[in-house]
Amino acid sequence: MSAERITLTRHILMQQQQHPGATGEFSILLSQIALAAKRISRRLRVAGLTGALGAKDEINVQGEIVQKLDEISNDAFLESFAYGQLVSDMVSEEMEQPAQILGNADKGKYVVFVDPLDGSSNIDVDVTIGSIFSIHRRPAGSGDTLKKALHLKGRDQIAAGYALYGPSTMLVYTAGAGVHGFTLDPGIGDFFLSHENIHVPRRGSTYSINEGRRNNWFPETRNYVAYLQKKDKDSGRPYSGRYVGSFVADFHRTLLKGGVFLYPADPKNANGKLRLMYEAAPMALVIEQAGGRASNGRQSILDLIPQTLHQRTPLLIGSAEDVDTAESFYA
Ligand code: AHM
Ligand code: MG
Repeated sequence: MSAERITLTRHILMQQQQHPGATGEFSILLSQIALAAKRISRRLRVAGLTGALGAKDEINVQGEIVQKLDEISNDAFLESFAYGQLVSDMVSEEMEQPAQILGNADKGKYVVFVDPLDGSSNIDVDVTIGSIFSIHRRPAGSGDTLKKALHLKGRDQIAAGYALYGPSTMLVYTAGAGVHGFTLDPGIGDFFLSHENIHVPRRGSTYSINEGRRNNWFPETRNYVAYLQKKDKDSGRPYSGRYVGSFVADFHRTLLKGGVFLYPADPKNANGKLRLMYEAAPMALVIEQAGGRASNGRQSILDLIPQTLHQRTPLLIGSAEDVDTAESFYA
């Protein structure tokens, strides 16, 4: 182990020093997110022993069953933002309305969008899950005016990333200057730089999609997947299939190894499944910063203008050349 390890906080401060006038507030905000991730990670480690597994008797705004850990994770973020007066509002997959952070309403400079615990179906079976976050500058206004102004374009995010709860707990973020990954040292309780300046390979050799939905696919999706499965030595086909069913886990593999992840539209789900503002857009910023691409089939995810806070979008994301090829099937 190297003697000089760089903590997440130190890394952010080093990056901030390159911006004259930076106040250091942003590094506190990232520390708040890291704190939430550490608390969630700790709860997950012993979830089977503490009665935290299983569902609550509740349905969330997406019409999905709320898992106990979904709520615990949502609270971990809310509590993290409660000090420091940095975040005015939090929009979450688990809450129909944005939550105003007590005491921060007109002071907080930032609004944060989160999927507090992504991959709900994998919680009870001990498979990798994660949290996703997206940070925007707070638009002017309050009440309903602010709520409307929260329909912010992905391109305007000032930072985004995710925590991954797998064999290690990791935090991966971008603040517009590359993508950096940190691994939690649970003995010390801090995140240390382990993956500096991540670049996604130009092209990969795996594809990731829920094949169980094949009978619902549009012909475009069927043709693209058939293409990936067809043998062709020059373009490295057939690709291997890999699908965890937790977006964060499938994305993280795609980021490090290359390839493509798809959650397309189908005749019953015109916008696919994943949510634009706290699933697709933050990962789109990460992948673009790593040299990859994210598209809804026609347009870059980062250029979409949300009509509602919880809106869904079809998603093709991964290596630049793989997403180019995928898009050519949807053109
Ligand atoms: P969640 O936010 O309720 O956990 O749902 C999102 C998850 C993603 O993590 C994953 O990519 C997708 O749903 C899997 O959906 P499916 O089971 O339809 O393949
Ligand atoms: Mg999710």
